[in-house]
Order: sequence, then C-alpha cells, then structure tokens
Amino acid sequence: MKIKFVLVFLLFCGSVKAQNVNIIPQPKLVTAGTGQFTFNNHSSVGVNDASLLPVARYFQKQVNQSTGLTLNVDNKDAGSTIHLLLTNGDPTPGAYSLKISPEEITVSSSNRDGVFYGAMSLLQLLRDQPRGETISLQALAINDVPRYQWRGLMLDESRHFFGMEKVKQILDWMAYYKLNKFHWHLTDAQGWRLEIKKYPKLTLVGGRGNHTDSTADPQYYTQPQIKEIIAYAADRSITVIPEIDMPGHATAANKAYPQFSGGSVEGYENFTFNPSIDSTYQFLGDIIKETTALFPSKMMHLGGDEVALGVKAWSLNPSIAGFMQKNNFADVGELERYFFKRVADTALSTGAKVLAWDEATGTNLPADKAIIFWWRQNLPGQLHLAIQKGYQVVLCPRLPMYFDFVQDADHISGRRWKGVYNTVGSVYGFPEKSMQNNEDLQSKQIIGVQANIWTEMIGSEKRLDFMLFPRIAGLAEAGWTAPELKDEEAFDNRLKASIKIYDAANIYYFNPFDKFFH
Ligand code: TNX
Repeated sequence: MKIKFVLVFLLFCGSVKAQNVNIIPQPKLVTAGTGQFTFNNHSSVGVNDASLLPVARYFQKQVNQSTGLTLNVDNKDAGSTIHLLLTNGDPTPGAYSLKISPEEITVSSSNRDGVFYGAMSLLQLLRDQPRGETISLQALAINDVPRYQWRGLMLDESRHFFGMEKVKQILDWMAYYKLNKFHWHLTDAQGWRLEIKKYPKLTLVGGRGNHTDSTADPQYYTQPQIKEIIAYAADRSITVIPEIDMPGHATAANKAYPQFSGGSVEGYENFTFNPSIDSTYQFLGDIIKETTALFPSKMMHLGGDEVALGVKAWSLNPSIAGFMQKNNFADVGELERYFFKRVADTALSTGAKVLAWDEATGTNLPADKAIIFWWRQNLPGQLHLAIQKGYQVVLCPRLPMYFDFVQDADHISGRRWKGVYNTVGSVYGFPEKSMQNNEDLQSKQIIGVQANIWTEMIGSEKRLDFMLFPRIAGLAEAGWTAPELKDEEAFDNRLKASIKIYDAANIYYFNPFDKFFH
C-alpha cells in the first residue's frame, strides 16, 4: 500500500502536465527531468546528416530573431551540445523526440520532418523565456507524433493578391505550428495568378483586377517566383499544392481566352469552360502539364466546386446542348462528370494525384490517386460517398474551417453561415466537437484537416492577419493533437501565454481574451 503510494507520487512528479509546457500544438507526452540546460551565444547545433543542415540553419535564424541569441551551426555532430539527429525511431512522418538534459539537447527522428518539428518545439520553449545573454530551459523529455498527415492551410490569391513576402510570412507561421500543406488557390473568377508560358494572356489579361477593383494592374507569380516559394516551403517541411479551378470559377481565364468559355449566367459572366469542344481540353491539358511540371508535390487540385452556378449556361448554349444530345448525356451533371474525368486523366497521366472539392466525388477517379476536400458540412452524404468510393479525404467544412468567416459575435467584416461563425475554440475542437455524431470520422481514409482563407472580403494584409490569427493556433491543434489530450481551457491558457509573440512579430491579430483592444 505504502509502496504503491510512493510509486504513484513519483510518477506524478515525473510527468509534467503537458499543458504546463507552452507548446502549440500540444505534444503527446512530456516528462520532467532534473536541472536545466543553458543556451549562450556559443552554443552549437550539430547534425548527423547533411540533409538536416537547412533545419539547423532555420532553427539558428529563428532563435536569433526571437531571442537575440547567436547559435553556431556545425555540419557534424561531434563537439556540439544541441544535436539534430536522424535515427531509427518511430517511422511515422513527423514523429520526433526532444530531450533536454543539463549537458545537452537531442532532437531525434527517423525523418527530416520529425527533426524539423522537434526543433520547432524547442524554438517555442526558448521563445517563452525572458531574453538575455543566456537562456535556461528546464530538463524534460518530449515524445510526439502528429494525429494527421495532412495539416493544411489554403490561401485564395485570386480574389485578392498578397505577394511573395506575405506568403513567406504565412509559411513561417505554418512551420512554427507544424502545418505541412500549403494549398494555393491561384485561379478563380477574379484573377489568374500563375504564369503559364504557353498562354501568356492568362496572367497579362486574366491577372488584371481583383475582387475590389476589376481594373487593378495584373498581379501574378512568375514561374521563378513560384519555384522560390516552393523551395522556401520545402525548407520548412511544407508541401505546396497548386489549384487551378475548373470548370467553374473560370471567368479570369475566359477573359484572356474567350474561345474556351462555356457562356454566361446571370451574376457570373463567363463562369465556366466550354466542355463540348476538344480545344478546351487541349488548352486545359497544356496548363495542367505546365503546372504539374512546376510543382514537385505531384498533386494537382482541379477545383470542381460550385459548377451548378454555371451549368445553367451550358444548357442555354445551343452547341453545348447539341453535344449533350449527341453523347446521350441525361443532364448537365453527366456532362460535368465527363469534363472532370477528362481533365483529371490528363493530370493523372503526368504522374500527379488529382485533388478536388467534394462536388467531384461523383466522378469516377482511381481511388488511390484522388483526394477529396469535403467543405459542405451541410452535405455529410458527400463525405460518406467519398469514403465509400475509397478516396482519401481532407476535412475542411465551412464550419469551422473557413477563415473568411468572422471569429467573434461583434465582428462585421466577414461571413457567417445562418448566423454561425468560427471562433478559435471551435477550430481547436475540430473535428470531434462539430462532428461527434458522424461515424465516418473514424475512417482511416480521412488524412487530415485544412482551413481555407477565401479572400473576397479580405483586401489587405492586416485583415488577412486578423482572420488568420489566432485561429491558426487552433488549426495546429486540430491537425496534430490526439483527441484524448484535448482540453479547451488548457489550450486557452497556452494561447493566452503565447499571444504576445504576435505583438513582437507585428501581426495584426484578434485577441479573444481582450477583444476590445483591437
Ligand atoms: C465557396 S469553398 C467557395 C469559394 C468561396 C467561398 C466563400 C469552395 C470550394 N468554393 O469560391 O470563396 O465559398 O466562403
């Protein structure tokens, strides 16, 4: 009895309550050690594999920016006190362990991503301490593993264009929070933002304008700029996925090359591509091939959303109606699936996976090469169907994963869905909190979660910050933290304690704990 008590007591002392360690997303297991490790301006970071050098350099740079310390980086491990190591551990991508003892710090993982995340956890611990000539950290051990392999953020740069520096800043914050997929919505009705060499008018004409000003000078990314962003993201263990939206949301492309337009519908001038002529498929095939060659992720998001708005135009267009008749298509839905299958086949032929919004679930795509993005939370049948058909699924329902929605009852600029909006707490609680009755949530085919920042109503960097922060911290936990470890009050405390870092970084964030400040 007595021994048992002592054992329980020791166990209690030995494991630091995870929520007392100020890391977002919360790690799986944190155990207290004894003593402290002290960093100074000569502390040296060593690596046991050349592939980890960019990780060490990134860590060095971030530590310098946020604490003022100047660490050394060594391309070998001997002689350093902070070790970044590739080892034979848990093979799960992103899993890592971090050990802080008075003598040394060891971050180890079987993979580069894991070492990177261990370094980001260490950075967060350092950032939490007061600045000084030296910074001491409590000895501890962390064993951590992500819940989901897809922890995504989508940015819409068609409606408003933000440019290289802002995108890089977002990638830095994604890295800080262990988010790993940057879904780049580069085309839509309001502007085409991706240079395609074969069709220069896409950007020169289609890149003109944005949601607030249809006459704004063309804004877009050149291919060298795209490569720069991809490399910047890769350094931070982030994969970049391009989206070319079709057959709807195509107005910008139609302005540039009207010969491929599927016609107009009230309120949406030239909203679609024309699915009845071979030249449209040639045109889109060229674009898809140039795009997949540019993005090493070998993932091509083809959109597929909200075509219902445009198919009215298809049935009104006599040549499209004739094409349907000739092919015995029962309705425009069948034509839509025909279109999507044909463009998807081109993407697949380049070796890329095909990604699409949940409208495309009806298309027969190869199960192991398609990922469906479920966004219509009012249509759970779409999620069910996608799983039944064997597709992998990313969960990004409007509620709570749309960051163009307001995050507080008092906020005016932003969307609501039947009065409901997306607080940081609702994002944190996702998916359990809003999907507790949905059995599909248990499916292994659900590979992760994603927040989408649509930017019709986000016209400045400040507004973008305001919509993104601090919900990005909630997103990080939704993607990473095991559901049994979730505790909203503890999250609030960690967030409260860390919100000051947004001030230091000049982020124009919403403070849910002091909401009248902004
Ligand atoms: C629906 S989500 C859209 C976007 C809008 C968004 C606004 C999706 C696949 N399509 O085009 O920007 O709603 O919340």
